[in-house]
Amino acid sequence: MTSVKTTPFKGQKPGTSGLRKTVATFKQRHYLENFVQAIFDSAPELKSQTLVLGGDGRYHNEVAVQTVLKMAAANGIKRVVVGRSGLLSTPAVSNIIRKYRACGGIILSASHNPGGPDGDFGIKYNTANGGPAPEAITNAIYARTQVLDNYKISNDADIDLDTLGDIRLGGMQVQIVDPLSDYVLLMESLFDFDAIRKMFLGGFTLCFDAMHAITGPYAKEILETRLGAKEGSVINGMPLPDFGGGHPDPNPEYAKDLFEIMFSESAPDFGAASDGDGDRYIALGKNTYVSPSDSLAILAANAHHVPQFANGVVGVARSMPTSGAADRVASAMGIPCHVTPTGWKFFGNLLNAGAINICGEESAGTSSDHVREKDGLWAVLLWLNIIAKRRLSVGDILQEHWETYGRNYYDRYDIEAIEPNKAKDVVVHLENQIPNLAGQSFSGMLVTKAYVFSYTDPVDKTVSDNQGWCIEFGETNRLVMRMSGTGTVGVTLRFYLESYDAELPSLNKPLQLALDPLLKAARILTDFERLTGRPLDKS
Ligand code: VG1
Ligand code: CO
Repeated sequence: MTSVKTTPFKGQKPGTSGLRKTVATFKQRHYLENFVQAIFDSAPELKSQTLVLGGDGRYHNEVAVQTVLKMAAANGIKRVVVGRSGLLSTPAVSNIIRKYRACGGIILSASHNPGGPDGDFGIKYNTANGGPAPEAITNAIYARTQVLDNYKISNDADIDLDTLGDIRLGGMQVQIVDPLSDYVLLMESLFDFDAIRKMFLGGFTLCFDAMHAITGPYAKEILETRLGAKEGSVINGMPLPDFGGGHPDPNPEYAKDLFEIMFSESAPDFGAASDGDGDRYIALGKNTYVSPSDSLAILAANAHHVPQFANGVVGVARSMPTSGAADRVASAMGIPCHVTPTGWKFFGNLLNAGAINICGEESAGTSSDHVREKDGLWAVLLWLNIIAKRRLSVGDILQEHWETYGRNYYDRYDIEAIEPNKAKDVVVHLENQIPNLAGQSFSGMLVTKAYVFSYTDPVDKTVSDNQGWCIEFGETNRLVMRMSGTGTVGVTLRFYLESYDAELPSLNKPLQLALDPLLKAARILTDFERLTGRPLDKS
């Protein structure tokens, strides 16, 4: 074991979901090591306990896994459970932490960010409940990165991670596990696999786009091998270190292959895609895209058809920018709907307290209390189980939902890589107006409330301020602006537009038309285009 002298790096502050930087940043000497040492220093309880380790297989995963293992050995960790070849999806890590009663987990992933030598890398710490470390812990890790002056690492050679079983690294036990088996068992315990299998036997067709990311093997095993979807139903199923040059973010822009298939003549009955680390999903039907906010609401409204929810839904939660569609379902069911800041860590306390058992975000993450992470394949299986039970198409389920609850027209505009000074100008410009906006009208809509979102955790009372700027135009229209916490170049500003309509003839308006007044209001209120020189559109 060696103690290596080091000096702090600026900016090792975990964002919405761990520390995310370019591969070039992570490749700097001592960069990863400093952060990992800060985790070990901030979580002394890890000593003499079990740590779970795995990543999404992106470029630099292999190197980073060996580094973390050697540092764990030198820091006195008793046992590390690691996925074969250093691979584990995010929800699989969460499950293994819980199942093996580990004390925490380290996930190597930058999720939806592109990979490869010119892409991004990331690292995230999860606690004993299986969920992302809460802010108190990520703040402590950050504080530690600012002062540490050495890290501990063993001098042992790299270990072979391709063979299952137990080996030793210094005094530490390393248990190499199959990345799939525990996760598959968990899914089989939650859903009616027989009903879904019968549906596939009856000719139901599916296309799952794994986007060359970690869910490929999971999806092949579960959907094709166990459930009988025809071979080839999983596309882009081979995980690649650079995701085949793609951007593993399941949305209409980046999951183009899937959208082309689902909007073609020969579209299968169901389409889905997942992201880099397997915690997100999108759901589509023939010529139908279900926005993630609607998907959350639909899954909550239909969950009782599925074995996992035999006792019903006790409460739901959504992140603040997510549309209010889930709120309407919760209110009809007479259960609470909590509104949290963006990021899965904010759902943890509610899930642990049993206050909710379904939650989700507009960015295509939905999950339940079966793990403490969002879970892409789980959401896909929940959809499939509901369809198998209800025998309706995705399009019919979506239409029925709107007719029952009304429709929350919803869209998000992401403007990436804005020069930090210009982004700041936009923020200051909007923020200065917030106190005086109520009572003013923009593109024909009267502002009734304008505020900066702040959250008090109902369980531990932690306050999280500055979680986004919200402008409400009565009960029906809302505009939100947030600064992203996952980008690695400049500043990403996200604009979330939402407009509610309950009248039947207007449920099928084109999305852009329904949201046009809000987009115009966003341009006026933020003066975005003048201040940044960038268009506020989808180009
Ligand atoms: C984005 C999403 C957020 C999600 C986060 C991590 O954060 O908007 O909803 O929780 O990514 O997802 P931001 O701060 O860039 O808006 V993932 O799949 O990276 O673990
Ligand atoms: Co992800």
